[in-house]
Amino acid sequence: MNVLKRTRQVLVMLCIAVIFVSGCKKDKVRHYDLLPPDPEDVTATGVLSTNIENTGGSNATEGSIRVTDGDINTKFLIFSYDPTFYIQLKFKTAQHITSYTLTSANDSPSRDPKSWTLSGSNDGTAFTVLDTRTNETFADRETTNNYTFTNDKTYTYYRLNITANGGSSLFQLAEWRVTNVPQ
Ligand SMILES: [Ca+2]
Repeated sequence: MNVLKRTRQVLVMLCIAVIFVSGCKKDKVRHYDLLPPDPEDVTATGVLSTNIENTGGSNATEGSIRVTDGDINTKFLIFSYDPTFYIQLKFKTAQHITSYTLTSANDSPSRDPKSWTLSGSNDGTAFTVLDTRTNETFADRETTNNYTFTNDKTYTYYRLNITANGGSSLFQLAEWRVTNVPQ
């Protein structure tokens, strides 16, 4: 009788031990929610070009490089604006741009961009218009406006064509920056 009781006790202890050990061995499954990738200002990774340059050249005090130098106190200025004027960024890898900013320069609102299109291309020749703006204004000098648009494609070229300015024969812009949203 004692042996039977002892055996039962041992079996119960064994069962408890097995349950305990098996419970401890269970791998903890952790679930992580995937966060959407952060939008990134990729302006600096693009190669800037334009079809109308400052008379002093791209590196001049008001040359084209000033429009993507990250400094709103510097500007790109041209003396002979016409509606074919554009600035363009070419990227090594295709970018998914869905927003951009324009910053007005320090003076003369009549030289500001007023109407424009933003287009994308993968060969530098055939462009698709992604965003069109008309009669835009800047609330103040050295003021940044943000523009967002719907775009489900990636492009290696992004071209900002200024179709109208504030009426001056000159054009100027402190900064143009584009934001990539990883897909
Ligand atoms: Ca600048």
